[in-house]
Amino acid sequence: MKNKGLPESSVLKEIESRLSEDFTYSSGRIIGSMCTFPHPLARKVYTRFLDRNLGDSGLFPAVVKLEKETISMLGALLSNPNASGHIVTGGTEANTLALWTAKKLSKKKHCNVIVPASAHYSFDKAADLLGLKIVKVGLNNRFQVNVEDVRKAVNSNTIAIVGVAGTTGLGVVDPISELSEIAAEKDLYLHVDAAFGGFVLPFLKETGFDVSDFDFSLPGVCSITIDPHKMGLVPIPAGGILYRNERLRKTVAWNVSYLAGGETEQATFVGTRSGASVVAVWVLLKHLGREGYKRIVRGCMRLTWKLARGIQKINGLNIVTEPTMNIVGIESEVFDICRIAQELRVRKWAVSLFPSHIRIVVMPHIQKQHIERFLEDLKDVVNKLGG
Ligand code: 0PR
Repeated sequence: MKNKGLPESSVLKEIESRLSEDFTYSSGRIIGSMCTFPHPLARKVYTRFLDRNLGDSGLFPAVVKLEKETISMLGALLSNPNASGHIVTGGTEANTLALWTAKKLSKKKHCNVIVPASAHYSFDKAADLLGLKIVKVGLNNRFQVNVEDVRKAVNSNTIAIVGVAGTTGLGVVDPISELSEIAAEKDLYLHVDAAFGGFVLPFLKETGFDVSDFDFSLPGVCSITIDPHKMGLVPIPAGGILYRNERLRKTVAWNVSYLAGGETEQATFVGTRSGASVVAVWVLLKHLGREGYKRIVRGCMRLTWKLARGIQKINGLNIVTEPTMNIVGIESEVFDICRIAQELRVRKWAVSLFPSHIRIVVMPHIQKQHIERFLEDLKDVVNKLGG
């Protein structure tokens, strides 16, 4: 930092120019990310109420009330309007809070947590932080966790099981009802990571798709991650941790007595935290309603199938599995998938690369013409590699 500040116009000019190098959602080129351009109304209220800090909640009782209502709306979406919880920084914080809760509830000394091999890496981070051992269980031929192997993996040190409703790599839903049975039978904490799927599955179900149960309707489910900053269309940061009841949420609550707003209780990792995020989620849930989200999810799914059918028509390529939600995996028995990803990136497509597949996420910023252009480039790449 220089001693003398620069005029506003000159820093703004420089920042516009510097940031113009970044990818933009509007270009349709970000085709492997779970984030999107936030809804204009969510942006508007987010910037309007940027000063609200839920770390000192006594100062902002109105936002506290909005957070409770938001959690209740999200809870209702997940079959439990009485859920407790918080709007947090994202899926990583939500998943870590869930494991922290499970650890605090347990009286065990050496704890392990059973997670699907497909689980997001945030569980590895959380386990490292919390001193837990992660036991990874393999997948069946539909890329869901192998339930029998979960049962076998439970031992006297197990404190929790994790199921994923919308895996990071393929958007697959684990057999949560069977995990719920195991959890209930063995008295274990069951956390469901619906960071992505939470804003997709309920709307697919309401549209008439066959969606297996994954939420609080299953008695064993203790907590759920659901992220508004993914398919919820809210600005970053906005994750969600929902507990079945207030007792579970209280497990990780901390009392702070000296704050300006008076004594307060915090049950998240961070102290100072965004009240604007809460306002943005509340406003958008009210504004879009179930109908609005359903329309958005339906639009994404239509393009997802168009993409999947297009991929299947390209010689040498295939989809890993029929899409459950707006995520498509591309694989090849003929070509090296890393080479294909590399060539797509040269053509300025921001795709996501897993060990044996390319992941495309058809977020709401992706339009028909983007899918068509992408398929053309994909054909080109395959022709180049094949020839
Ligand atoms: N749970 C699941 C199932 C996830 O897919 C993710 C993130 C998380 C938890 C963690 O969420 P936070 O990133 O909010 O902490 N999934 C995305 C992924 O890894 C995150 C992401 C988003 C990555 C946008 C890239 C990107 O451009 O793919």
